[in-house]
Order: sequence, then C-alpha cells, then structure tokens
Amino acid sequence: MNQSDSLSVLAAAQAAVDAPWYVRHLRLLGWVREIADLTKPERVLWCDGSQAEYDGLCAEMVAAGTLTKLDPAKRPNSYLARSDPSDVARVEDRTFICSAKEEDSGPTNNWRAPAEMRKTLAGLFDGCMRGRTMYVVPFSMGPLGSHIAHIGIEISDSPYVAVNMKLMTRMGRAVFDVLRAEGPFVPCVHSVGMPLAAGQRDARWPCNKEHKYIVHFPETREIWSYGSGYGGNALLGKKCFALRIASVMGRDEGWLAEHMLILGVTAPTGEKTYVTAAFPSACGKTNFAMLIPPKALAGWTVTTIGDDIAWIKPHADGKLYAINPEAGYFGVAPGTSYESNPNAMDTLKANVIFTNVALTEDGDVWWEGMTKTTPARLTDWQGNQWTPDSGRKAAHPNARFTVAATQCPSLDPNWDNPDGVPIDAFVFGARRGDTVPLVVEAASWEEGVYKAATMGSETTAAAAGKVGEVRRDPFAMLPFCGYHIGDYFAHWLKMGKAVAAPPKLFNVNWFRTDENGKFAWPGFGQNMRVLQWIVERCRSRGHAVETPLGLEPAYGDLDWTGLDFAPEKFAAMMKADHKLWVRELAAHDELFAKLGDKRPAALSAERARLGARLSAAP
Ligand code: TSX
Ligand code: MN
Repeated sequence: MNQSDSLSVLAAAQAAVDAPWYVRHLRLLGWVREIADLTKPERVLWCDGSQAEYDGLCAEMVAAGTLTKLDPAKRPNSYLARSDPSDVARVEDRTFICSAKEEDSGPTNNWRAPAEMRKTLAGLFDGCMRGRTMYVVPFSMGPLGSHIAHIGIEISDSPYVAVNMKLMTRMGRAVFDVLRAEGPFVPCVHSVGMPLAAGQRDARWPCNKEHKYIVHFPETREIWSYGSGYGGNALLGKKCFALRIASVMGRDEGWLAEHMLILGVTAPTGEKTYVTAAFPSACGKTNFAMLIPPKALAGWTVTTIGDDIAWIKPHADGKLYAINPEAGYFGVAPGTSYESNPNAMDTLKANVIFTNVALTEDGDVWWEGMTKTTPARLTDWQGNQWTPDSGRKAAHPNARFTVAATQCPSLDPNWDNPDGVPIDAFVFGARRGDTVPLVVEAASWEEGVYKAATMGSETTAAAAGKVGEVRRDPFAMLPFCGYHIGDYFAHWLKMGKAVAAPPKLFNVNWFRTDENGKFAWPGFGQNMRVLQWIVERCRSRGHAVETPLGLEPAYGDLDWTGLDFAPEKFAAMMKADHKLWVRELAAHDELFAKLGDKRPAALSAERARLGARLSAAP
C-alpha cells in the first residue's frame, strides 16, 4: 500500500466509529468497530479525558437521575450516586478465569472453557447497548509512558464508568500519544446489560438483575464484563486488569502485580524508606496508606503512593521498584472519619463521586462512623427518609468514594515517578483476634512467602460468611489472582532470587484482643511504632529476637515515646499460644492440600521447619 492508500484506510476506519483524528491505531479502530457491530449502540463517544467532558457527563447523569449534585458550598463539584440495591459489590461467584487449561486457573477461581464462554458472551453482548452511548475510554495504568505501566481501552455503555475512570486512572487523549499506530493495549468490554427499546425510559441505575459475568481471558489478555455497573465489576482497570490480568503478565514477564498499598516513611534524619503492604478487606488499608504518626514521634512522616495496588519490577540496581497503577482512590466510606483517617477526610473535601452513602438535609454526605453524632434526619443510600431509630444503615456498608490521588495531603512526591520507588519491605497483615502477634519479621524470603501464603483474616459484618470465622486469603490475593495460586506462590519464590537485594518480609496484626475481648493495640497512628521498627530492621539497625515464628522486637526495641503501654500488655500481644498454633498449622495444611502437585517444595519445607520450631518451644 502506498502512503495515500494507507491514509485513506485509516480515515475510513476512523469514520466507521466516529473516532477523532488523533486515533491512528488500525487494530484498535477495527476492534471498536467489531464491538459496536456486536453491541449496536445508538452512538459512539471517544473520551478525551478533559474536565469539560467530565462536567458534561456528570450534568447528563444529574438530568437522568443517576447522580445528585451535592451542595457546592459544602462539597464543591461533588456528586452522589445511588446504585440499584441488587448491584452494590463485586460478584466473586460470577467472576471467571477462562484459561485454555482448567488447571491454569486453579482451585481459587471459577473456570470456564474459553470457547464456551465466548459463545455465552456473544449472546449476551449482541445488541446489549441498544439505545445507549458507547463510550471508548482510553487509560494508562501507571504513569503515562512508564516502562512499568500498561494501557487499556475500556468500551462501556455507562457514563458513570467513564467519569470514575477519569478519577481512577490516567484517562484520555494523551494515551493515544503513547499507543501511536500499533502499541499494545488490553481490550476491556463492559455493558450494564440493559438495552433500551425505542422510547423506553432508562433506569436510574441500569444493570442486569439476572445475568452478571466478570470474565477474563488470561492468554489473550482480554476482559469482558456484563450486567453490573458497580466498582470492580465495571471499572475494569482496577481488579480485572491491574490484578487479575496483570498478575498473569507478571508471571510471564518476571514481575509482580499485587493487592498492596505503597507508602513512604521518612525518618528524622531525612532518610526515606518505601514499604508495600497487603491486607485483606476490612483491615484499614487506606487508613494505613495515609497514616499520620503520633506527635510524640517527632520528625517521622508517612507519605502515600497508593492505597490498593502495586506493580513491582526488578530494577538495574538490584532492588524491586513499585508503581501505583491507579491514579485515584475507590475507598470504603463507612468508618472513614477525622479520627480514623484525617488525610482521607481532607482528600474528600471536593471533586468527589460518592456512591451509596447517605444524603444530609443540607445537601452533603454522611455515613456510619463519619461523625460522633448522628444526624437526626437523612436520606439513606436507597433514597428513603431515614432517622437514627429506623433500624437500618443510612449508608450501604460497601458505600464508596471515588477521588483523584492528587487531592491527598500525604501524597508522596514520587507517586507519579515513571521509574517507581525502591521497596525495602513487604508487609502482610490480616485481622486476627489471637494467634498472630503484632509484628514478626521473616528470617528468609522463603519464610516470608510461607507467611504471606498462609495469611488468614477474620470475617467482619461487612463481609459474607460467619462473623469472626478465619478465611485464608493468601497474599490478600484470593479473589484477584488470575492464575493457579500454587503457581503464584512459585512465582513469588522465584522473584526473591530475581534481584540482588530483595525486600524483607513482615507479618503484622493490628487486631489482637485482650482477655476482655477488647483490642489490645491502639492501632491507627500508633502503628507508626511498628513501621519504625520495620524501617530500622531494613536499615540493619533495629534489634530483634529469634522466636519460633521468626524475628520479633523485644519490648525495648519499639519506641514507646508518648505512649503508655505496659511490657505485660506487649508480651500478651506477642505471645504465640501453643494450642492455637497447632490449630493454625492444621489450617495451613488444609490450604496446601488444595494445591496438589502445584504445592511448591520450598513451602512444604517451611511448614516442616515451623512445625518443628513450635514443637521445640517451651
Ligand atoms: O484501619 C485501621 N487500622 C489501621 C490504621 C492505620 N482500623 C480500622 C479497621 C476497619 C477498616 C483499625 N481498627 C485499626 C488499625 O490499626 N485497629 C483497629 C482496632 C481498634 C478499634 C478502635 C480502637 C482501637 C483499636 N479505639 C480505641 O482504642 C479508642
Ligand atoms: Mn482492594
């Protein structure tokens, strides 16, 4: 083809899907055409990511009843969305990994044969966008052009998705400058699954009550989502791409996609240490990422790189470097307050999309745990009148805020650095009333991988299942690993050898209870004392004692300045109870039994060593 021929091919491909002139990627244009032919939308709109576009889409959603504009004086440029009561959370039982071989998805995922699933999807998506606008949403997970970042294009029939993607990712026209004519991208197709017949009035929150499918094709790196407009089901850059698909990319390419926050710790000397931390839900990850140290620990500060996901790659200097692939926070609102997380509260002062929180009489938002006093009258998350004695929650327990990271007062100056930041410690935490001590350092990479692999967390009221029951959640990745969890453990074992200076691994537990069932540790800002010790250990300065569980601080190894915390209370919180650990090891064995021949030998060896150390302990 000569130059003018190929230009006319491009022009025709652009015209076929109403693409702007700067989209010069034939394969992408062809794919958008293919999806439009399948889903049959009324029109196609290419998102440029501008503020004008965002404001316009929000105004349209206000007119449609999807969004309520909050009082501009109290909460400038902010909105409340109320979802359908049937569409309020991720749907794990409707989440599928469609690898060619079933054994590649493993015991923790729902598997379907790719050909069978493609047939199902072809049926569901045929005409599913009738009467709607199809938004083409270009986004970068990670700083634009970073060698650690990856690009995705989400096609969605939800304007709520388009505006949330602007806050959560680097979304818009600049993505095409990186993609150019043939750059790689992950195709993400999303539909709320509710086509509109001619003249049919739209629902306030369209979704499909019968059919929901969150589908991943790991080999071809594709995502298809049908029937839900909520959170991780619909904002496909987050859990679907940045964790499930990216974990597979990381396995194949030698890096890690993890369910981890990233924070920076600055010591009074000015020395900076970066730490990542993995926690299951309901452990206060966002609170930890934005921690404010107690005043008594003068000169120590914490800065925030990310609150949910880390992409981590080996670097030429022999260390692992991490980026936050996201550009915003999609955080749980209930429980967030000036007590638990002042930085988050300040982040939320303006330019926020709230979903399923309560509305105050003066046009602001409220949720359980936000203030000490409960408002006398509210409109609840379903739009009904609410009073404190109405016997229901005003906000949904999984109510969310969506907000750009740039509004966070503790944002780290390196948060957008395309090279990422060097990681010195991996922290793994969970919610345990007993058994697991406040903090333990793994004596080796393998021992740390064992600890992370066997992590278990107690369920809270917000989660499904019996309250207080321990559920294993390896690396806090149980619902997010896109391949066999046994292969994932093996990949982690390998990554410890991929760099000359791997981070140290630690276990933490903020949730030990005392003999009265009360939380033994004050938590929140006081967790800085634990972080301090972790950082000092990474700098080969902090002192530790060897125990059957690993390396632990003695009472005098933590800085107690400004906190009255008795040595006996500390001892009680660090105690490894024999009977409880027998039970704990049995639970580890149960988890490993599910892995069959994918159980790494190094983890069996760690299990044997741990058992022997605990048996030998007095
Ligand atoms: O986020 C939490 N963190 C991490 C903070 C940096 N939470 C909230 C979890 C629910 C999402 C915590 N809850 C933490 C914690 O460290 N610790 C606890 C338990 C706890 C709760 C209340 C108190 C103390 C501990 N209140 C008083 O002591 C007065
Ligand atoms: Mn998460």
